[in-house]
Amino acid sequence: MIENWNHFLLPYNQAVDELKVKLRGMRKQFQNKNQRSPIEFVTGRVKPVDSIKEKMNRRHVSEERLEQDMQDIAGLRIMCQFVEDIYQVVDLLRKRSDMTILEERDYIHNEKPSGYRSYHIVIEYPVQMVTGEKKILAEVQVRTLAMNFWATIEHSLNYKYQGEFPEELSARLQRAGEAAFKLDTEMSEIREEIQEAQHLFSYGKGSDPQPPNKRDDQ
Ligand code: 0O2
Ligand code: 0O2
Repeated sequence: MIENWNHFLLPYNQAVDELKVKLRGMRKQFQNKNQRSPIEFVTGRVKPVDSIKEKMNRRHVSEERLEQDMQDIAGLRIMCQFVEDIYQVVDLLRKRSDMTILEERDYIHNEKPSGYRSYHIVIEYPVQMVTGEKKILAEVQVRTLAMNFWATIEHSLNYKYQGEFPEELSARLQRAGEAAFKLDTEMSEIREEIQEAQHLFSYGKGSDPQPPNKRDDQ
């Protein structure tokens, strides 16, 4: 019986805080080199205790198996502009020595029946506690802004319908998911044009010490 949830969740809180700093740091490092970052923004959360208990009931996960069987108690989300950025971010994560990737799930090209798209990575992450090292699992969801828009809307509708969507709404959500993916595909088609414009824009704002055509990374 977990008597003190705050105590149980302490390493998870620590992990989410550290990972947010590290992932946001990746964005800063690109910006610092005047390169476009594949990461737009990063959020993170520790699953609320009520949601953990609800998922334990739904999935028949015992307290003894909780640490191994619930992979998203610590959850990070990385938002990207383009689908290509997602795979670049995943490659960067694969190369890191401060985390171990245990599982990857590509729900971008294998979308869920709901219409959900994202790239999920389950990592093992070591947290340094005063009592010693504790390895915890965390789920990193990497998605485009359009995928995030769809998932956020669908998630809030889920609260209302408890997952039991009327058929018409479910069909509309699936169509909206396809439309969001079409938007991502169209944006990818004109990606170079957009990126050039974004670079000119950031140069205009004075964040780039050299005009784009004089940069040595081009
Ligand atoms: P809601 O309404 O339930 O979505 P800071 O680090 O100080 O800038 P802070 O307050 O720690 O910011 O929050 P952050 O990192 O911006 O993001 C918190 C939000 O991230 C949560 O919102 C979640 O919506 C979202 N989130 C991030 N990763 C995950 C994940 O893996 N799973 C889920 N379900 N949500 C995630 P709230 O506050 O819980 O509100
Ligand atoms: P939260 O905290 O409310 O986000 P399963 O739960 O069976 O789908 P599994 O193996 O636990 O699968 O992991 P999966 O599917 O890789 O990832 C689960 C998480 O992905 C969910 O967390 C959501 O954050 C997100 N997700 C998966 N499917 C959908 C979907 O259809 N719509 C939306 N909006 N999000 C989805 P939880 O557990 O729901 O918790």
